[in-house]
Amino acid sequence: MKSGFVSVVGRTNAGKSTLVNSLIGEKIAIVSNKPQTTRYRIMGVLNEKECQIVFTDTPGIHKAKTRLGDYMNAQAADAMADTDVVLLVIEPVANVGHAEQKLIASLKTMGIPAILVINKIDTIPKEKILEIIQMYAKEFDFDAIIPISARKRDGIPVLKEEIQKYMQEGPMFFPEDMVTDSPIRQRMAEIIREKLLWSLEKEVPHGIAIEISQLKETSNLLVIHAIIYCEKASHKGIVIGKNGELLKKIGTASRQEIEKLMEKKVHLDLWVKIKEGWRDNNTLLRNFGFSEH
Ligand SMILES: Nc1nc2c(ncn2[C@@H]2O[C@H](COP(=O)(O)OP(=O)(O)OP(=O)(O)O)[C@@H](O)[C@H]2O)c(=O)[nH]1
Ligand SMILES: [Mg+2]
Repeated sequence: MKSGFVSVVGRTNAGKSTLVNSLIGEKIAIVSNKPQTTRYRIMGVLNEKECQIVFTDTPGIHKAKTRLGDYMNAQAADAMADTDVVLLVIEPVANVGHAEQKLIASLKTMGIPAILVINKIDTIPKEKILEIIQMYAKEFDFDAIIPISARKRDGIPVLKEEIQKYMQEGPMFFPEDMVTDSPIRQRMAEIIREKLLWSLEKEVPHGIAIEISQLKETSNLLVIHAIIYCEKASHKGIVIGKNGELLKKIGTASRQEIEKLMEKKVHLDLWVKIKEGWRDNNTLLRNFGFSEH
């Protein structure tokens, strides 16, 4: 039996969560076209024959403007310690950005094996891939460089095979039927936040937090009350939408996905409330679960 830990790091929006979902074969982390989608570390467990691989999806490295942003960047940095191999996920561009330079500097000091994963190769011509490989090979002696498309699942088997090389003789750390460490309430809240991320623009989605305030289960129905917190009164109106239409759309899409996850009929009630400036308020951040303790 082999096992080990793999952390998935990179700049925001590089496709880390899409990749972890592809590797696990199940959606455990939400994905969106907006930056700063993932806010905390999420563990995903992959059981292969005689091998258990434990992935950690992390918030993307970005220029933090709030305390929440600082917390998110720190989560990514911390995740790199004590892993068997790091996957540095990059966008297919031939310049090494600030986020990548920072992560490469950490890899150099930590001395952990690292695989460079060039994602989104479906968006560039093949010739460009070599250019990117050469550029990064000059920066750091990666143990492997693998081009993939997480969205199209292109290159995933090759990447899995490479990762297995870093797994060591050891126990199964988690039961076979466990795919993630995310509590069910958190998964539900994240599903709702994902729908909001896709529907909202500019600063509004970044100031959203979700609380599952009530969860009642009967034999054939799951009743969920969720509160959508936003940062400003003007944002509340945007979230609700004209005649409540946006909120209704978010509610329907979230309910359908939660029904699939829970394999049960769901009744979902959404409320919208304001928590002014919560992303810079330590107490509110702690209340929303953004703290180590
Ligand atoms: N074309 C293309 N798009 C991709 C690919 N992988 C991810 N994306 C898109 O890139 C965007 C960001 O994906 P995420 O998986 O949320 O990125 P992330 O790195 O987890 O982002 P953060 O959580 O903000 O750090 C989404 O719109 C994805 O659909 C890919 O292989 N090809
Ligand atoms: Mg993510």
